[in-house]
Amino acid sequence: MLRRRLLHGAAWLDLDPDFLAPDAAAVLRRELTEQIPWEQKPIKVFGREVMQPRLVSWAGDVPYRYSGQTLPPRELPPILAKLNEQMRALTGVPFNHVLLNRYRDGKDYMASHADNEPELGYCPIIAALSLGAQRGFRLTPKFTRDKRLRRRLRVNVPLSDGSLMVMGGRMQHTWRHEVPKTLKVKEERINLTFRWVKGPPGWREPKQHRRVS
Ligand SMILES: O=C(O)CCC(=O)C(=O)O
Repeated sequence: MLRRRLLHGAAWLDLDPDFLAPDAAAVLRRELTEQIPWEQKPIKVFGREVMQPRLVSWAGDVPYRYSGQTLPPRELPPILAKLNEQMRALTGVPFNHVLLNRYRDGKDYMASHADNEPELGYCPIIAALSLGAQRGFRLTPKFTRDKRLRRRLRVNVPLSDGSLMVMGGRMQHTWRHEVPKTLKVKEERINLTFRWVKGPPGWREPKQHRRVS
């Protein structure tokens, strides 16, 4: 069952560590490994092009722009369409884009960032399903400039095999998140994030719709 944790900065995080049973998670991870086209893509970091330190894939009805690149629309294969439907039913959010990250081992990582593209709206709700090796998901507040306080308020969420996390409220605007490197992890992990891209690149939530939800 998803349990909600309220965070400073009008943010919330729901977590169900046992969303999928280990057998179901293993089958899904194997199917995704075999059926999804994986690639290592370049992204722009501070204006410089670098390769992403992990494999990625995506599918969605709409283009999604992030880190200086635009992912073109790509039909959801049946395996992702089914999961997307499940996530929509669970959350009531009309997700239309799935981004997948495949961490080959603990050396692969996700740098600190926020999914705060204007096209995701004022309070993006993002559902994240984890399969395989457990990795730490580290949240750092950005509502204070005090470095010591930022460090003290950090939240570490262990994302285990089969876990489901949903982020909402102002999370993407008041916190940053990352999956740090860890040399302890030798196994692979796949993470799927389900997003509702509300409009084409350049779209902005109208002012009258901007409220915390
Ligand atoms: O792998 C994860 O748990 C994090 C994924 C993530 O931060 C993202 O896709 O924006």
